[in-house]
Amino acid sequence: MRIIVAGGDGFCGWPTALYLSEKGHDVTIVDSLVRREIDNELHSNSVTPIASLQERVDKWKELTGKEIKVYEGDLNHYDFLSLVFKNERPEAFVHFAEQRSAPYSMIDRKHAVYTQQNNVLGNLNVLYAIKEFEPDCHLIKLGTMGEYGQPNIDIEEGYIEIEHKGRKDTLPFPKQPGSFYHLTKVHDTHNIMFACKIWGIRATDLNQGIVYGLNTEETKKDPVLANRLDYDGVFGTALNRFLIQAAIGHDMTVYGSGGQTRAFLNIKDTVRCVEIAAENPADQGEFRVFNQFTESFSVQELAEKTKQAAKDLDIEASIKNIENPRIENEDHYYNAVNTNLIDLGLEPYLLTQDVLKEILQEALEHKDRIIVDNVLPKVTWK
Ligand code: NAD
Ligand code: USQ
Repeated sequence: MRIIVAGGDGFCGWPTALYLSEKGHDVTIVDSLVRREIDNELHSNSVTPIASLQERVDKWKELTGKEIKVYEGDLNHYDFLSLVFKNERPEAFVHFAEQRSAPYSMIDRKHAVYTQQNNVLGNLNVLYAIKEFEPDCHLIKLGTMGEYGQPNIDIEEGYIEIEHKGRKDTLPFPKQPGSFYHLTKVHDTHNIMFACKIWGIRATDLNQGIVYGLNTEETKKDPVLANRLDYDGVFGTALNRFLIQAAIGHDMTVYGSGGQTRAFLNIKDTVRCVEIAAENPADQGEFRVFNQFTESFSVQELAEKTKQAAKDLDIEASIKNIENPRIENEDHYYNAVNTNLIDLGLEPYLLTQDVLKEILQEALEHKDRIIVDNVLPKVTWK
């Protein structure tokens, strides 16, 4: 299958591009490399040293004989995007290419506006490009479990049947996102759903939970293929941050009481989920939603698990419940459905102590690269 991976230089996109290429698909990466620029803006870095995108794909070709084409450019430049569509004629367009940090979107007005423009308008351009050049192309869009927020009822996959004043309908599940970033995903969802309805586009929205880990079988083949791993207070995410904090002897930063519960999955499952979506395309005009996660945990629970894994490696890790920089509920009900991907064959890699220890050991290898000043959160929601 001819597949475009937009955002293919990023944390989820790079291992996905390699995995799909390994499986024999004809993969093309589109990326503006803006994430590397944001590292410079934030004076931050990936824990793992990452090669340039060109070096990465060259190494992949050298090792496997498989070519991954690269287009460096921005989805917001429609002429550029049109050219990519005309040249590559994608059968599937995997869309990871957005600003994905909630704290980054909450820094100030400028960063909120950038995030909403980059994400919402970039996605709208993708919808127009599909309509104009490749109407049969399956859009596989990365959404987020955070679109739903934490309602006091079970979270369904995209839709909920509601009975109101004696009448019934199946409607989009209510959205209660927690940052200007998470809001962009809700806006994208609405735009995609509308485009499916009016133009007959086929789309799958992968409402992904928080991804942990860094390596897949493919990224481990050579240091040049290493994936990025974020740890800073802006782009680092809960479990990966705790593992890296444990590796450098920093207190694990649980925000507030730590009762916040979220959905999680291993990066090894991210790549599989995208493959499953690609191999089982949505119908023409269908807007399909999959909740892409394998387990849920509270952040306190994850810190406790990390502490235990560290202990097994003779590392004394400590947990500190620091003032929560976000405005969010720390004590809530959380139960989300995730059967669609499992029904299509996903066999999850669950979070065991061995998995935690493996990631911790990987973080330990590069711990000297960590800029300690970047670890504590500095952005607040207030
Ligand atoms: P990332 O920041 O590591 O990668 C995103 C990539 O997209 C970067 O390489 C960046 O340069 C590129 N990009 C951003 N805007 C672009 C644009 N306008 N044009 C072209 N390229 C652009 O992020 P990630 O962690 O790999 O996340 C990928 C996607 O998955 C995002 O949409 C994110 O919202 C979603 N997601 C991520 C997680 C997670 O835990 N990392 C969880 C749920 C959903
Ligand atoms: N948290 C801590 N300590 C930390 C970091 C985070 O307690 O050091 C808490 C936060 O307060 C929050 C939870 O952990 O309650 C999750 O925060 P996060 O930074 O790990 O994740 P989030 O901001 O939700 O964003 C990440 C990705 C985003 C994706 C989302 C999936 O950056 O792209 O959409 O996870 S989800 O959470 O399902 O919305």
